[in-house]
Amino acid sequence: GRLAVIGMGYIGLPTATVLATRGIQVVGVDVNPRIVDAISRGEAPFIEPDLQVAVSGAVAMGRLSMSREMPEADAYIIAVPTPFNPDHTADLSYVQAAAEQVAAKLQPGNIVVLESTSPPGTTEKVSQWIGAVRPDLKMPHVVGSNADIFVAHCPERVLPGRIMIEMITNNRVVGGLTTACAIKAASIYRVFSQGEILLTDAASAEMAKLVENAYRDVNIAFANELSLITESLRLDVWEVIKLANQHPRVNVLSPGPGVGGHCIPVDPWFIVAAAPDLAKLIRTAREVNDHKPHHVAEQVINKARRFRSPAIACLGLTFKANVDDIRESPAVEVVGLIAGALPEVEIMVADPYVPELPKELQSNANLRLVNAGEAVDAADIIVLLVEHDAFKALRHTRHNGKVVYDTRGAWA
Ligand code: SAJ
Repeated sequence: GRLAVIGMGYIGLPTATVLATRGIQVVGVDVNPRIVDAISRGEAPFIEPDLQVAVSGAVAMGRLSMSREMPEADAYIIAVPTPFNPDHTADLSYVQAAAEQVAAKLQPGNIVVLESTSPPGTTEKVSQWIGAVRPDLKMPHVVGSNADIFVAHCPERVLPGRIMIEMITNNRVVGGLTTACAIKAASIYRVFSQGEILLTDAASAEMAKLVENAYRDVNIAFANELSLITESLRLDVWEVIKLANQHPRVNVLSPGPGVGGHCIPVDPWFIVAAAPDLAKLIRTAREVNDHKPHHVAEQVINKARRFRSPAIACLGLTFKANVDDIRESPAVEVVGLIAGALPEVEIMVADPYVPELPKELQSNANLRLVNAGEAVDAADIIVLLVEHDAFKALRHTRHNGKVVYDTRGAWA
């Protein structure tokens, strides 16, 4: 059968590519003509280990093609973004638009799988949105096991930087609006997954995914709160965590300049929105992590005030090490806060994965993108914001009288 993947981003493209590589005829759908053109030429539009070779192979074999229009297919996987609104509720407009476009093409027996991380109840809404466009179809949210369209949720859980490996090896949760929906969806993932495929209902699958990322957020918040406490006590947080982690049942994560990426800073809010009076710890963790970039910027600004005309080097802009993704990056936020507070100070920024200053920083006239070696040589104050492998080699520079603020413990 033919399969369409809607949304050629960090999840949709690798999923489409892996399916195509296993012999499925896959059409990738995206609204962005630049992305469609790049992939059509066999080029991955973002950096992810092993993705480029897989994309060019799948396109060259004729298994993976691109379209800006919704094609006819037997199975549809929706992998579009679910950002949040200013009030922290989910913005489901991309999911709804995708569902409605899919609806126009559906034939009895087809399956629609939602992969986008979504609040509880979204898979059922997908079925409702489809039913509204196609009253002729028997949808599972109305007729249950008598439905002629299958609707399921299979949340992605791959780690950026390891997507192509984890896509194959991770266990998958597949939640159906009915048991038949879950079984049908599982058959798609069996094509390439070597992990276990766990069948459940759609809402439990939705919640399980949110719980995974909220769990990580809460644990990082614990580490970030510790870093503030140890700083006030003049203790080295890395030393304290290293010692505590010697306990067989303790595994404190690493503090950093904040929590970024498109998932962990977003998903816990969907739980908070679903149970605002109960989700106290989850909300506080979000607040602790969101506050961390402000704290880091404030520390740097205070250090800078001790110099007459300091040169500041900020190393790293991406949301984490060894990726080129700057979405929700705490490093970008820190740099913006420092640059805004010290308009007369020259600030050098270096990141081997970022070829030009991000849009949100371009209005700061005191920012300059340079290479890391140059930045470190010229700086009085070095702020390490991302522990890229390329920066670890610059560790020795802390010995020549400069102020070093290592937010990641990369040089600890
Ligand atoms: N971070 C820390 N300290 C740590 C670990 C991470 O400050 O000890 C920071 C990172 O620097 C980054 C942020 O947290 O800014 C998130 O990074 P991450 O590596 O924890 O996670 P992501 O966003 O790359 O991917 C997560 C993963 N979820 C979990 O590990 C539970 C991934 O498996 C999910 O598929 C992904 O979210 C997603 O798309 O939901």
